[in-house]
Amino acid sequence: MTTQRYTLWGTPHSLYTGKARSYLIKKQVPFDELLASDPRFLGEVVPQVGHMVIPVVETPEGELIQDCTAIIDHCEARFADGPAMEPAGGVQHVVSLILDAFGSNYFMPLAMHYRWSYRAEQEAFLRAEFARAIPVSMPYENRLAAAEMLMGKFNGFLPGLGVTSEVIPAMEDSYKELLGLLEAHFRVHPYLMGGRPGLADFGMMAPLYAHLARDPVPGFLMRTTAPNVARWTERMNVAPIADNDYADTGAAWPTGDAIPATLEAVLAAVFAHWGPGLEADAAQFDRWLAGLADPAPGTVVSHDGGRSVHPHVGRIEYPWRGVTMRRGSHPHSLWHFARAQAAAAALDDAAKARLDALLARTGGAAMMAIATAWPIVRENNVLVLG
Ligand SMILES: N[C@@H](CCC(=O)N[C@@H](CS)C(=O)NCC(=O)O)C(=O)O
Repeated sequence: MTTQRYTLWGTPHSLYTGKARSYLIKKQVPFDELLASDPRFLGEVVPQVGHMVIPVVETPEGELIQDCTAIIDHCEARFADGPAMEPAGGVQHVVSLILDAFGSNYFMPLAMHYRWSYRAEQEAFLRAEFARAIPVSMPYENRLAAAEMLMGKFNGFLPGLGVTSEVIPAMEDSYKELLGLLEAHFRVHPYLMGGRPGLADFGMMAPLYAHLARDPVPGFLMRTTAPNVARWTERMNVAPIADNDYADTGAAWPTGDAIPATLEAVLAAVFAHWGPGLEADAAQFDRWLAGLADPAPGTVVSHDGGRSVHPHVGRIEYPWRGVTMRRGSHPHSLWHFARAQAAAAALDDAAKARLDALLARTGGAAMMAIATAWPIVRENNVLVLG
C-alpha cells in the first residue's frame, strides 16, 4: 500500500536520528517514526541499505535513504516549496555547512563519552532506552537482557573514538567551553544562524539532543549550566518557527549575509577545538591512500575494505588541548567538512572576501585549507574514493 507519508526508521536515543527527526519536523515533511526494532526494518530495510544503521528514511514510493545529509538533500529537493532551511547568503551557507559538519562529527565522541563514561550513574535509563531497540516479540525482561549486549557494542566504541582517562578532562573542558558559548548565543537568538532554523541547527542537534540533553548525567549538566541550550533542543522538535520569547522573532536570517556576533565566538571555538584533529585525519587518509596497491574510484574507504558506519583508515595521534589524543582516524569528518569547503570555493569574489574576513577574525583559514590527495564521496551508503 502506498501512503503519501515518509517513514523515519530510528530510535529516540540515537544521535543521528535526532538530527533527521528535527529536520523533518521543521521542514514539515509528513512522516511517521518507527522503531528500528520492527521486523520489517530488520528483514527488508537493513539488507537493502547494506548494513545495520539508523536513521533510514523511506519515501512514500519505497525508496530508502541513509545518512542525514542524503536525507536532507532529498527532502530539500522534493519539498522546495516548504519552509526555507538554508540562508540565502553565501557566507551564511558556508557557516551552516561548517557547523553541520562540526556537530555531526567532532561532537560525536564527546556525546559518546557523556553516555558511556557515566554509564553506572545512568544504567537504568540507558537499559530502558536500548530495550526499545529490541523486538517487541520478546518479553520485556528478555529485551532488557538483550539491550545489555547492544550497550556493550556501543560502549566498546570509546577507545576507537579516543575516549580514555588521559583525555577525558580535556574533552569535558572542550564541551563545557562550547556549551558556555552556545548558552550565550541562545540567550539572544532562537537558532544558530538567527531567527530561523537551518542545517547548522540540525547538525548540532545530533550530539546535543539524544545524548547530551536526554541522558540523565549530561542532561543535568546542560539544564543546570546551559538552560537556553536545553530549551533550544526542545524548540528544535516542534514545527513552529517564530519564537516570541526572543526579540529575534522575525523567523528570518540576518540581512546582508551577516552572522550573529555570538555565533562568531562559537565559530572561533569550532576551528580551535576541531582543527588539529581534522588535520591529523587528513594526513592519515593520505598515508592510507599512498599505501593502497591500486586506488581507483569506488575503492571503499576503510582500513579493511569492509562496510562500516564510521570507518577508520588507521589510528592517529596528535597533540590536542594539552594532552595527546589517540584515536581511530575518521574519514567521515573529512567527507562532511569538504561540503563546506566546496561551498566556500564556489563563492563569488565579494562573498569570498567577506568569508576571508570572517575566517581571519575566527582563526579558520588554515582549517578551511585542509585537503586530501583524493576526494571522498558516498556511494551505496558507504564512503568511497571519488
Ligand atoms: N553518517 C550517518 C551516521 C549514522 C550513525 O552513526 N548511526 C548510528 C546510530 S545513531 C548507528 O547506526 N551506528 C551503528 C554502528 O556504528 O555500527 C548519518 O548521518 O546517518
